[in-house]
Amino acid sequence: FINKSYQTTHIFKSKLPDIPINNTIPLHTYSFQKLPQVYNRPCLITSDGKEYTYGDVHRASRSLALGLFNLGIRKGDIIMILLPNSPEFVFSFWAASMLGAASTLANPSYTSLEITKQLKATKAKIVITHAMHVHKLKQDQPEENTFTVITVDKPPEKCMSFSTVSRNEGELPEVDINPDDMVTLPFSSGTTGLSKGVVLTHRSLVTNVAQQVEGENPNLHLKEEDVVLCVLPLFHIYALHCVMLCSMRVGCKVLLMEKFEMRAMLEVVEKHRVSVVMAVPPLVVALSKNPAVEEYELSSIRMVMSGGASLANDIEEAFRSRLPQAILRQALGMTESGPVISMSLSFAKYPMKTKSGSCGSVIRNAEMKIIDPLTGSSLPRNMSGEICIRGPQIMKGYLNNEKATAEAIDEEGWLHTGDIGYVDDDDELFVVDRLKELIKFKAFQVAPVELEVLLMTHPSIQDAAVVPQKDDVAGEVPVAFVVRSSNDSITEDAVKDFIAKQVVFYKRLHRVIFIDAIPKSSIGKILRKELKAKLASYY
Ligand code: 4UU
Repeated sequence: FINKSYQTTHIFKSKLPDIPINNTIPLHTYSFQKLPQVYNRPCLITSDGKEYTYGDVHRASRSLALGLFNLGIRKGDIIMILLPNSPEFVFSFWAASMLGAASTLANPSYTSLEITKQLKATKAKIVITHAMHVHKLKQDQPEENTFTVITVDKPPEKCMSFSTVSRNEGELPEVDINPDDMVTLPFSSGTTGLSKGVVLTHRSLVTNVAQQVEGENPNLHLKEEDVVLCVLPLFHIYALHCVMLCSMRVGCKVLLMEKFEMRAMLEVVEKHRVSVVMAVPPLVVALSKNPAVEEYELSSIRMVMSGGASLANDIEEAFRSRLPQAILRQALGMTESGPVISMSLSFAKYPMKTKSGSCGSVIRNAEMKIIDPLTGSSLPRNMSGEICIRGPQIMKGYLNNEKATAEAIDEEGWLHTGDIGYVDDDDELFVVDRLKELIKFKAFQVAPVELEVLLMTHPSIQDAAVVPQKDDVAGEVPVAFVVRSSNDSITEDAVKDFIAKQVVFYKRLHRVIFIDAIPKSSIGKILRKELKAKLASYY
């Protein structure tokens, strides 16, 4: 028994002072607050050169909102955005927000199985997508969940066209939005189990954007004249928040790329004089090492942020010799935390000197503590433990899942991240390990349990466990330990194929290892640590 009241709690705060944040207004009101000033400024530009001003984006979003209203979308409803980075993604997000509805975000490369699970969990009433993805939208039990499909290109049978739905005249009805209403619902497996809907409210996102870009000395100093590269997918919280929401609050220009291709990216960076790159580690590696970089004039880049997964320590030097004018630093984010946890103070308006390898300092208007994962007691500086974060920016909870919510956020309001790290003498956070099950392929989430459940549906498989294996390119890749059913001789390739058919490319198994039994604790929990150690011994 530990009497917590006698223990000191070591709480870490930002080195920058807290700022006043008006987080009781709806997200769209907040994001378009400076509309009169930025009305004619470019907001979005596509890689093929189509430009939309802030005025255009606002108008298109309102028209779509009215169209969705006419289709019956009301406050509290959910729409699914199943699109790559595109102006229509942005309009759809704002349209939902303006109606007091919420958008759930999914990867358009998902398989039918993956999309169906999310549709069922969210009961989305509208899906906005491309015609080529419509065949994946199956309704196995039509009475359970009916949705209307809108395509941004020529609509197939029974679908509606985005431009027709958006062709509207009239006033949007007033909607009474509470700051604690959900505005978006990305999916994340969090620290354990299957993917769950993460309820992010107007309050969470307004707060978290303000924590980055507001005040006398914004921690993430974006300027109106910045051109921000959006090559990371908007369906993931990193780009949604850090690129789209932060840029739009400031009034910058966002360059939308549908997909990552090195030369195409370098070309648009050069052409549009991109100044800010929000990146994931593999992209930072490519910028630092890919010879193609030498062929382009990239002197406009002033800032490169790395986040989503850990960045190898040896990259910085290579990066600096390539792009000496640019600052490369990191931020730590997590879907459930709204998402930014810590941000490098080198990105501030009055930058501070920071150490390489750190994930920055805890954001303003928030508190961080590091706890001993075994006892839960709070640890002082320079001691590694689980990173916990508290503040008005964290998620409200998981959709329809009180149990998982209670496991993630304790009674005192601390979100337990499942990441292991420490805060040093200069208030810098270093992430050293991951306590949670999550596998990160590049920065994409792979939930081991999701693959284990699929594996167990195969008659030749008696038991299975999935763990990460270190990988030079992707950071981590999923590998499976499998116990065959008795007398069965299923092969590694057959197991891999079985999974590959059902999941998006980054969840594919890179290796299957057959063993006699999966090591488990007395209550039947997979001993993942043991399996990871076993795996390491095979190298
Ligand atoms: C080591 O990856 C994200 C969000 C990233 C993000 C968001 C806004 C980065 C910067 C930003 O400004 O979310 P999820 O939910 O997909 O994954 C969260 C997990 C973290 O808990 C951690 O394990 O991804 C890992 N992670 C990192 N690990 C995220 N960033 C880092 C990092 N170093 N810099």
